[in-house]
Amino acid sequence: MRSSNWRHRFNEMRVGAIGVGQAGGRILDLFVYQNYYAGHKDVLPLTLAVNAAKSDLMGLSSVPKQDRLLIGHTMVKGHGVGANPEVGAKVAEEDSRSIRRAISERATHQVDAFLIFLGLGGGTGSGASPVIARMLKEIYKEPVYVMGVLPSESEGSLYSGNAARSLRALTETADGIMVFDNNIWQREGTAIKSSFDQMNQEVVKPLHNIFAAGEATGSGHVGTKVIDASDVINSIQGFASYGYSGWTKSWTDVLKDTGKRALMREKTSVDQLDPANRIFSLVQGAAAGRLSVDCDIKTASKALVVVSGNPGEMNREGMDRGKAWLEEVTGGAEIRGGDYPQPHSRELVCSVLFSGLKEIPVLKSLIERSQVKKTKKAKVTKGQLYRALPNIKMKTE
Ligand SMILES: Nc1nc2c(ncn2[C@@H]2O[C@H](COP(=O)(O)OP(=O)(O)OP(=O)(O)O)[C@@H](O)[C@H]2O)c(=O)[nH]1
Ligand SMILES: [Mg+2]
Repeated sequence: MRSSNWRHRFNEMRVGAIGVGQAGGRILDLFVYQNYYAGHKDVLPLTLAVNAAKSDLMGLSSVPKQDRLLIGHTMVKGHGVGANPEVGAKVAEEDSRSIRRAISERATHQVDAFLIFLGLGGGTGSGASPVIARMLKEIYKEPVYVMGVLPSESEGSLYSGNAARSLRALTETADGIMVFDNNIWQREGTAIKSSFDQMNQEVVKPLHNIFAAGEATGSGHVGTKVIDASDVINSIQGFASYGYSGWTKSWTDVLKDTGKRALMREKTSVDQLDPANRIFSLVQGAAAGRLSVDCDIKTASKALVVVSGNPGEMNREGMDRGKAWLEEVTGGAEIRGGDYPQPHSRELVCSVLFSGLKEIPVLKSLIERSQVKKTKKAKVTKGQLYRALPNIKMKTE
């Protein structure tokens, strides 16, 4: 007979995480760090940072040294590609054998899905990622997802154009594209580096909860509905946006549960809720708060809700109400959801992801403000860019 632990072990999501370019590498670095921090060992069978800039790779801290791959050494000598995606694509193609080998040498047979992180506005991430996504699709049957960061408007038309063309290329290969918009997450008055660090936390927290929170707990706890890899895979298609909310149980209540007297902390309104209402309000908070990219959730065809945390705080009624509410606010999207029990956690965290989105206003303005270069090789008109984003309502030319 299958024990619940066995089922757990069997179904948990395992991602092959690849970061391309500087932003992609930094986001991967944080993803890996979160994984160590959460004490998970098995859920990331493959991590790989790919870059044409040697200093970016050296600046990483959590991605193991052997998982950092420098490409384009003969062409650009480790100096990056200077926001030129054509060169980014070229170096990835020239070094495609070493990328392929680096991926296949890692435990790809354990991977349920690939997840590529990149900044869309520069050259390496934006040019090399579509090449890597295509390569993965040619070799492996597992889905390939992308998490792309949109440049901020202030970076100008070159970056907007790079991002629009990279998205166009990615729509041809990737199974799903999650978008994070630097414009709405950037903090005013913060130095650029710490602003990136803060934003990267917002990029990673919800995704880590979806893609990497499901390690076997080994404790025999059975969640209300344990989420498995196929729930996640069946929930992501086309363009996606995601949100997050969390609650930490006060030490007062933790001590109360263990029969000890309380150290005091002010109770928050979420503390006062019963477990069903608490889960329900977390789902609402994740979906109705700021999302990774502004979108009209009524145009989503699917949504995924993942709650992870202490099994004692999980609640089926709250989850069912959350799912019913999501179905209502999306106007009838397919809703999947479940939980990842974390027996030693004092937190409850909830991620909601909307996919198959047809209305993401910033993508239209991205194309409008793009610098469209017409070189012989990159003859791309704005009309072609609009048409290449088939899920996005087009402005008639
Ligand atoms: N959210 C976030 N965005 C970043 C970060 N680093 C860079 N960006 C943004 O990502 C985009 C691409 O920049 P890079 O990642 O530096 O570009 P690259 O892929 O390394 O390519 P080249 O530097 O041109 O070789 C730009 O719009 C940056 O503003 C980061 O750590 N976090
Ligand atoms: Mg760079």
